Amino acid sequence: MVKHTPTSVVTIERFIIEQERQFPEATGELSGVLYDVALAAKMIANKVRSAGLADILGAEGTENVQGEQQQKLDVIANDIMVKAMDHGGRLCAMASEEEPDIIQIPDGFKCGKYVLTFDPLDGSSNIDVNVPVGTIFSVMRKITRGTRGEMEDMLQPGRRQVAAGYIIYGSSTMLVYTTGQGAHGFTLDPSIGEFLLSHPNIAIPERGKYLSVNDSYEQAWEDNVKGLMRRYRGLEGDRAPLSVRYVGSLVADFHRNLLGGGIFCYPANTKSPRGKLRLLYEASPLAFIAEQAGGMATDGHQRILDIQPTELHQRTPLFIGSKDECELANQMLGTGALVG
Ligand code: P6P
Repeated sequence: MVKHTPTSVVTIERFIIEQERQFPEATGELSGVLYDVALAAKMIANKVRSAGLADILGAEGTENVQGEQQQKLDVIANDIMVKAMDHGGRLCAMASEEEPDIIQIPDGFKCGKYVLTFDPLDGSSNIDVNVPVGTIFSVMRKITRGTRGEMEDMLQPGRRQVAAGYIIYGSSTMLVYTTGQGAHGFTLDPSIGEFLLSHPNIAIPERGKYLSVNDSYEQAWEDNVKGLMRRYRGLEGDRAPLSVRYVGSLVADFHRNLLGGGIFCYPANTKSPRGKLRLLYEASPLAFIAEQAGGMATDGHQRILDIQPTELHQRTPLFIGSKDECELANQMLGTGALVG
């Protein structure tokens, strides 16, 4: 009689199904969106991993809506996301950081009840130097009547998200997502092409070890931001100094702080008066993850998830990570206690 040890191999598909079973009213459409994102992630990972060999490095020569040079992989990743998501029948529209307007579902394809916003390849300026990059995504319910997605469906505060996550293409490829029942990480096993559960119920340490900030902008910060960074560095106040870790790739910096504890800061500065990072594609989805892991995310004046968007590509200052450091940011930048 062969004695079988219980297997702990949980694929993302199985995990998604088990989470869906907790909601008898679930139709399976959100699960389908997550399956499709996982497929797109594998396809993008394949391109990222072979970028150096396949002459797809370097700028595409075009500019995106942000006025940034589009790297070839940016464009490829965007196309992969759109083509993987546009015919599943679960979405009524998409919005990408790389495209100026809402992406409608092609005629002839069924429209669903969700909208997807995404940054197909964040940190792409790091591609050529082999620094980890990432994909960030967010799912919300359609709130307008009719079948096609409208701008109003996109411009919802982050607290209305039903799912959010990111994929980091680093030493391994990991997908981290939440549907509001905790944050969970899956590592891609390239030998079988499956994302396997590796980090269930991620909990960010309440007090951080790391500070991620580009302090070359120090002269362009408000005085209260300068004071806050001096506190994080232990130059003022009674806090032990945080170790500075800044890769210049949001997903890589966020992921390290999520697992190890820390805070990522991209304050407003005179060059970027509303901050550099985008609300819909970067701050909101990562804020959902951070809060589900026991952390926080603020713009220094309010909870990121409470910001009411007014433009598709609007930017926001961002302080995100361990609760203790975020609370200090709110105290010093002027809001007091935060929910979340
Ligand atoms: P800076 C990459 O271009 C990005 O959008 C984020 O991934 C990263 O955190 C940030 O910009 C880096 O900006 O101004 O420090 O180079």
